[in-house]
Amino acid sequence: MKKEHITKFLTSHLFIVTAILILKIIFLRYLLFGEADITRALVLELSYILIFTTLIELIAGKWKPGAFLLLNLIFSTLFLAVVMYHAFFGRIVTYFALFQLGQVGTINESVSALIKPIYFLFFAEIVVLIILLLVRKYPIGNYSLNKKFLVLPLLLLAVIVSFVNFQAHKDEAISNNVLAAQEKGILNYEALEIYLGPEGQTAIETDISVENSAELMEEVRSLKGLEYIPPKERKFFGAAEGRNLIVIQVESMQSFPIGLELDGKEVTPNFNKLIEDSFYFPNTAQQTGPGNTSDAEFIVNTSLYPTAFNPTSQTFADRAFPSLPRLLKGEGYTTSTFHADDISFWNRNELYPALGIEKYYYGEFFGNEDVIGIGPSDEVMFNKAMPVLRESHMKNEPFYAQLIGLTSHHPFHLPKEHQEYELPEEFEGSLTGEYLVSINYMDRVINDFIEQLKKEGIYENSVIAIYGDHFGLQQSAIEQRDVDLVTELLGNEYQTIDRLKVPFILHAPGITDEGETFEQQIGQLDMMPTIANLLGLPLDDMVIFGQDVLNHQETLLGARYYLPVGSFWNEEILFIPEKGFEDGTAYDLETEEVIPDFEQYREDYDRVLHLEYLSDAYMKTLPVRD
Ligand code: GP9
Ligand code: MN
Repeated sequence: MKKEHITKFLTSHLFIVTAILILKIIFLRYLLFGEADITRALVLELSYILIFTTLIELIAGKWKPGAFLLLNLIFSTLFLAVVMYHAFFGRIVTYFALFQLGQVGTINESVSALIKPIYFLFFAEIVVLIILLLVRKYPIGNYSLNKKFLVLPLLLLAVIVSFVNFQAHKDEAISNNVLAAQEKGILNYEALEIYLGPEGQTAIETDISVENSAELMEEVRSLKGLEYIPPKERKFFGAAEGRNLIVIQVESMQSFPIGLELDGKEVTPNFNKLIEDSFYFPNTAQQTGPGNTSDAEFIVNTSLYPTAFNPTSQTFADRAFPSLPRLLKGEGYTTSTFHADDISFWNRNELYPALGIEKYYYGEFFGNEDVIGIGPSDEVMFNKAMPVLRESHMKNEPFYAQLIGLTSHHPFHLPKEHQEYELPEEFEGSLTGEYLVSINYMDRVINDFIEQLKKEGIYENSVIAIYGDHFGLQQSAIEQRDVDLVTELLGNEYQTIDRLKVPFILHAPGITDEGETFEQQIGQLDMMPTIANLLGLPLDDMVIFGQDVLNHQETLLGARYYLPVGSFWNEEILFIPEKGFEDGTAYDLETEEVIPDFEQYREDYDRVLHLEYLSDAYMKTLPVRD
């Protein structure tokens, strides 16, 4: 080949843009996996990029410079989205989750807090190219390369290599989605996800039907090792029958700030007091999926597993769920929910009817006063909810009200005038410090709300449940300084077990007065059956995947979004698979140490996968709403 041909090729769009994109993907793999294996990146990723670049070379004609620039921009934006999503969720975004990124509008403050200057490297050369273009020093020649002997063979080769990669990894199930993308290739992984569809490898064929739900429940109990206890024999069954139910979901509240003191000052003085005459479960597993806050709302009302890879509020929004609101409505309760964000966020305008909640108060209802971060403060939310509750109380109607917090959302920027907690110097300016100040604010406003309930005469005749929706300090999204600070607070290394612990407080005057802290491992799925037991709802005709934890001590709970599919808690361990069971890790719940020999837990691993399968299958059989 003549030298001029080589020069022509090396300065062509095809070569330069392909090279730029492969460099970017190497950089991306480094950011995501800490990997610097260039050969592996070339083997796994290059062919997919080449398909795009050779196709443009073949068909773009005079639009070639613009088309290449556009391709470069699209891929660069996609790579940035992958990095940001990983920082936020600890997962590799899949194409269908990408479509949900419209949701980012509401949490844009959180997202921008995660951008690091180094990410601009994804766009650096595009800026340089534009400048060079402006000063007429554009280095890329607008040649037509030989189609027959160069571009077409390259395209063919790229398609063959991509196909081989695709086939080689098609049936390979890797639980950890980050590892899956690393081993299969990021673009290949996305192609496989498109091929498998939104349900992925868990696509379900089932003979379960709503009619045989009693059999299904029998199977669920047997998988979890639970005995059926008749209502009359259940402890606390109906102890709070007919009372109002007030459920407060606190945004991003983890367990560790509760009871915590910094320089002798309690972070949550009011929760600490409340716990003295409450049933308190500090070891409650976060089981939310990609729908975050809305998944927690879903779980507490249904005791079903949220769907694995999509927000349940999107996937099953058209159904009518057997739920706590529906049950209570049957008992003559009014049911309502309060949340100061826009109703369209997380598709709640569909989720609430799916859950059978009658009245929802959102957005405009709360006005524009005292906006903090995403919306009006939780102080405003509680104050505006009170007259609604008062009205039911005056009419002597029992009510179920769910109040969904917002103020303690990442990045925890609480305006000065609301900050009461004084941080020790070493916490100042840190995310951990700001988080604790936010939680302290929630502790205060919830206490004010409870005091108000007392004044209104509502308190005595109510059950109050308080819990956190999910973590606030996501290990992968926080800086080393914060990991160190939380580690110092915990007295042990801040790790997954701690990150996924949310508190669950059950307070019922006259019933929980003795106060008890239950150290057993429970999960968010258990909240609904436990509340239902107090209210005297037997749930015998329902399919639930949690259990009443005042009557059952056995534990088998899964999580599959923030942890790889197949992860579970039992009474002793938190298990996290990698590719599968064999290469997974078992953590002792008490010492948090790694247990080297965990073969004895294999059965629980299989069972939890089966439970999640049954939950998905059951949800599919639920009737579509009118
Ligand atoms: C938005 C709020 C926050 O309405 O619930 O959502 P999150 O980001 O925690 O899911
Ligand atoms: Mn949330």
